[in-house]
Amino acid sequence: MCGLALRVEDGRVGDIRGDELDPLSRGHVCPKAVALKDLHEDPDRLRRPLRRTAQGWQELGWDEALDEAAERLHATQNAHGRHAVAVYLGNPVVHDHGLLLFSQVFERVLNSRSRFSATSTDQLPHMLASLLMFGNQLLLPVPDVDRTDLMLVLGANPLASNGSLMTAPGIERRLRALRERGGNLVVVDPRRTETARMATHYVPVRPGSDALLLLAVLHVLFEEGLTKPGRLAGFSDGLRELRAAAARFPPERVADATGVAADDLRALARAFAAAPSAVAYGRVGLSTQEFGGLCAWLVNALNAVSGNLDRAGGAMFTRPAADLAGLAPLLGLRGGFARRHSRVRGLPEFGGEWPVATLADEIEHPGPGQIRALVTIAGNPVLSAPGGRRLDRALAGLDFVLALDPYLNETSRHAHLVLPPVSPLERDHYDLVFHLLAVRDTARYSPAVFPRPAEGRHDWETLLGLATRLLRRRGRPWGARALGALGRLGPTRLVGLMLRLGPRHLGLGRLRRAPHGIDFGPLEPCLPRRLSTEGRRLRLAPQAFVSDLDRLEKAIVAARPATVLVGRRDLRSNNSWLHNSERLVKGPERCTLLMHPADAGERRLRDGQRVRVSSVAGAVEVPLQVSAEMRRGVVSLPHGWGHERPGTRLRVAASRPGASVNDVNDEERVDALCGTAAFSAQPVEVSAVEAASPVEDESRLESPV
Ligand SMILES: Nc1nc2c(c(=O)[nH]1)N[C@H]1C(S)=C(S)[C@@H](COP(=O)(O)OP(=O)(O)OC[C@H]3O[C@@H](n4cnc5c(=O)[nH]c(N)nc54)[C@H](O)[C@@H]3O)O[C@H]1N2
Ligand SMILES: Nc1nc2c(c(=O)[nH]1)N[C@H]1C(S)=C(S)[C@@H](COP(=O)(O)OP(=O)(O)OC[C@H]3O[C@@H](n4cnc5c(=O)[nH]c(N)nc54)[C@H](O)[C@@H]3O)O[C@H]1N2
Ligand SMILES: [Mo]
Repeated sequence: MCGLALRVEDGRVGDIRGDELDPLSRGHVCPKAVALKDLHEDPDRLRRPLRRTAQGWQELGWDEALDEAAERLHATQNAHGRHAVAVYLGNPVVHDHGLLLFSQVFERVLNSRSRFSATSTDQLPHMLASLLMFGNQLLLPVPDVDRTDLMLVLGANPLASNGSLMTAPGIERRLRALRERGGNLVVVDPRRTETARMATHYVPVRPGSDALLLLAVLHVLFEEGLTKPGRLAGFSDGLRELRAAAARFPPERVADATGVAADDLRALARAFAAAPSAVAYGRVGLSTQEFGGLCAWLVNALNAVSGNLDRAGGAMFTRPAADLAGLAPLLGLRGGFARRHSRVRGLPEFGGEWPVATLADEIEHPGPGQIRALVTIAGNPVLSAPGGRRLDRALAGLDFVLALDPYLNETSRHAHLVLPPVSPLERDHYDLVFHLLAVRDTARYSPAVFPRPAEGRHDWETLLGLATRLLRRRGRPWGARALGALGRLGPTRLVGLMLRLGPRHLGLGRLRRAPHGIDFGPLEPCLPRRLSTEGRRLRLAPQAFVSDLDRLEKAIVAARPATVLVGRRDLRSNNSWLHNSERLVKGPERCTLLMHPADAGERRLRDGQRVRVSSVAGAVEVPLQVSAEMRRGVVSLPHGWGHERPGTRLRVAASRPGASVNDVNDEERVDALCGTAAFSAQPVEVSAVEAASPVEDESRLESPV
């Protein structure tokens, strides 16, 4: 979403800079933008399909590869039923409009209920809250950071992540501006992060206790008569139930469990209510914990009852030129929750997907409906899903794995066929998802920098090729022909249609003539019009959340483990897959365990020494980094590392492999309400690595390389 200015010399990328004229990013870029050059030129990046053979990987032509893949999927579905083929969609799907649109088409044609994605390791609770409160899982509130007087950030580190469910390029500049206009930034995080260091107030919360903290804040608002829903009152339901819920959680009752003094909780509530405008914003640290669903609800509820939902300086909704949220019902993305429960663990579906925390169960557990084949599309679940080692082994046992991926990595090394996309610079780009989440309404279309090479295929072409072949094999030539027509239209013209149908009736031609993008200005109030609930009512206290409060109440008195693990992100990284860029990974080791000096002292551990971090799920060994940033009793490890495994082709990444935190994160730990992985507050033990460490058993993994 940052506007980029690329210089091309003799068909090569010269330099990459921020586009000063971009109305949203105004010249800002992060290090990942420059790494586009590395991605484009990376000799390890796959350019042609690969097939696993007894002699190792073999390149093959596209038609042959697509025929073979379709045949294997078709045969598996014929023999074992349609749900025997699973699909996992990874995070980059949302970064490519072609992939986003045609992955929907492919999944429709495959017609399997065994659908998984990175959603259940990420923003699922936020989508659930939007579904239950606003009636639309894609109508996600965005903090109006540029106009707010008080921003309460919980479990997010936008200085590293650039903002998430909050497209805000140059967030540091925006937060500095907030401070300069006399506003407050309050950061709630067990680690004093880069963002926390910019804050006016920092709250070192106990991991996993944010729902209690938010309820205590709501409690004070109700108790002291500080609620002022204003115009929202005219179309809201559930205020009484919300008040009753908050009544159960006075600050004095939750202070111990949250690690925040009751007086501080009261002061926070009063400051939030007193600010001319305020906004609460929670992200990954909130959504990937045992009470993620409750947290997502309570953040919205706090914004609403303080009168800060849908108004300038509060939590607002975008009105994007191509409005995915508005079109959601049409595109079959309406959502839904708990209409079915998973076969092995009984976890609820969300939006037609199962939580990825139960993928290994569904592969390993025999019986009707068992998963026999898997298609991964732009995903690396071996590193990104909890219980990664177990999943690693489970994938090795599947009949057939198809990976759409530019790399032979920890996941795609299990594939029988790998179908790579073209480079990001060889496709055009319109951001369907991140405009929807932006702090300002803008639109930008970026044409491909280089033409698609003859031997390459776009992901969408691959998916269309697979879908068409599946339909033909099923004797459905009409369907195949209809898909052919969709393919001739192509994703960019489909986006053009969405733009025309969108609230701004924008033509693709006009957008093309504005290479820096078009500015539609700051976000504007839109409720109740944009609500999709019955009668366009705002639901402040959905029953599913209220019913979950008993479970939360038990957490107040539950025994607390001595040491818990949380995650973190780094500016020069992106989940698991940018570690093959020399310029991004160079410098001091980043996959380190952060621990408070006093905790290290108690264990007689020294900075820089190797430590073993273990849980019921597994163990990793990493260097220790003693840091007063950490709350006592909390350690932090980034995810997406662990590139030492055989059979991958990531030379740079393998030279600084790190270890995968998801070998330690337990797949049994989920938010029981919605099945989202609970990465945060994983109980662990940390000890010194004594003698030579045991090597992981890789014998069960047959790798041709
Ligand atoms: N412990 C812990 N685990 C986490 C998290 C955490 O905070 N802590 N965060 C979670 C979150 S928020 C997320 S989003 C997930 C991410 O989970 P995943 O999406 O499973 O993981 P990524 O590392 O993003 O892997 C992306 C894959 O897509 C490939 N790829 C990149 N671009 C393209 C493309 O254009 N086309 C295709 N076909 N492939 C492409 C890459 O090579 C890589 O294999 O991880 C989650 N896991
Ligand atoms: N450079 C870079 N940018 C990225 C990514 C990346 O990997 N690198 N990943 C992208 C993706 S897929 C996503 S989803 C976003 C995520 O964006 P963010 O949510 O901003 O991601 P994190 O930096 O992981 O911030 C999570 C914070 O939650 C804190 N935390 C952990 N547990 C708890 C808890 O129980 N309570 C509270 N209050 N805090 C807790 C952690 O200490 C951490 O500071 O970033 C995106 N942007
Ligand atoms: Mo994510």
